[in-house]
Amino acid sequence: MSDDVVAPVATAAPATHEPPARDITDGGPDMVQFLDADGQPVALNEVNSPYAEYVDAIDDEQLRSLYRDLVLVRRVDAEGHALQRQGELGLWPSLLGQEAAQVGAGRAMRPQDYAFPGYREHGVAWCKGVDPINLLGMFRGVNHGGWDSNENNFHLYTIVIGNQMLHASGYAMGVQKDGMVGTGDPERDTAVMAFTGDGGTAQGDYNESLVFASVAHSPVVFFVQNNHWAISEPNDRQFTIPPYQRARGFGIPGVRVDGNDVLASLAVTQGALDRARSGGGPTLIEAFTYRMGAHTTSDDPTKYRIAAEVDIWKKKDPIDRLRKHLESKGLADQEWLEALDAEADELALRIRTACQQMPNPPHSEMFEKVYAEPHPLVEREREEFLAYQASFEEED
Ligand SMILES: Cc1ncc(C[n+]2csc(CCOP(=O)(O)OP(=O)(O)O)c2C)c(N)n1
Ligand SMILES: [Mg+2]
Repeated sequence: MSDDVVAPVATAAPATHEPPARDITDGGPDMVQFLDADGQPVALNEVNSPYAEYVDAIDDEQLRSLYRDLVLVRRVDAEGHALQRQGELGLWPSLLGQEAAQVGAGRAMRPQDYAFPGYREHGVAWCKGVDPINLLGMFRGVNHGGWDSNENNFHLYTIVIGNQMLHASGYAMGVQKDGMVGTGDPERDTAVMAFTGDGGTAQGDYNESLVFASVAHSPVVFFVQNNHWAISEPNDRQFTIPPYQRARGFGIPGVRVDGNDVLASLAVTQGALDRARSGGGPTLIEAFTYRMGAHTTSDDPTKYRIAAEVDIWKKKDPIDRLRKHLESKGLADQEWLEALDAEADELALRIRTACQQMPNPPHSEMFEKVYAEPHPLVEREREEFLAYQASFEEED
């Protein structure tokens, strides 16, 4: 280094990441909650009372069927995880801990409402009527998606973080142009839901989609599952102002809901969807929840988060919470719970069997859906690849 070059000023080494001092299990006073962690009803207050009408409308049978959904969705997830461990799937992203957030949101949707998921929304898929078997194909590597998006108004999984937010805002603008908002006809008025995670809120796509939806006043509900981690990055690497508060900066209402309370998730989403369908514009919901498992089966969270954190969240388990509530109302006796377990076993067996029997696709298939119309370059690549494969067969 020559003498006239100023040496860089010594700076302290970048701080290593310290866990946040605040209690990450506390959603704060703005969080809408109807059931506490012990399954006891939360008294009406300023933040939950606007949604009380939706909870009041839930009858005992619906309460039981919400519980059934939670249990079966958890079982689908456990089976996906086990199938990956047995070598039947390449990857599985678990929703463990997020069942209530997803079942609440999914059950709030009407058939005509369209969902744009990320890759962890197995519970929403379930509520929209997608056969869980179809969720496995992509993770087994035998197809690019495995279901017809328009059959249940549930778009294909999107791996590119935040990308589906733009798809949702665009689709919602189309819904407006088709005159399917604010007609007063409950069969016709349509809303769109976009699902992403806390990490997704840091993406450009996410922020752009909120701007579009806000200025166009589109019928879209953004549902951010804040599970506190984006792989190994905690919340405080994604934002300093939580997503529900940032909504205000986009000019749309933001609501934080207890994502481990299925009644709250259902009620808040119903409110936001009603608003969207009637022409009231977008809403952002932040479901405050926790990723109990690894990011995916390729991840080892013991490398970056402390077990004590997981233990605290286990006490807020969404399924235990609703079961306690049902029991306190005399709605879940042993016989009913055992019958549900048996139903879950049957479902798991059906999933396992179907997964093992999924045929490998012909080699040509991956070229077929690149473009809607045939394309000369793709055609050429397909021919080359098939010839290459055939050369192996000849050697045999
Ligand atoms: C555009 C883009 N960048 C990076 C990745 C790699 N990636 C996959 S999942 C993930 C974290 C997402 O976290 P979050 O949005 O909180 O969702 P979660 O997985 O917690 O449900 C990242 C960075 C990706 N898939 N797409
Ligand atoms: Mg996350």
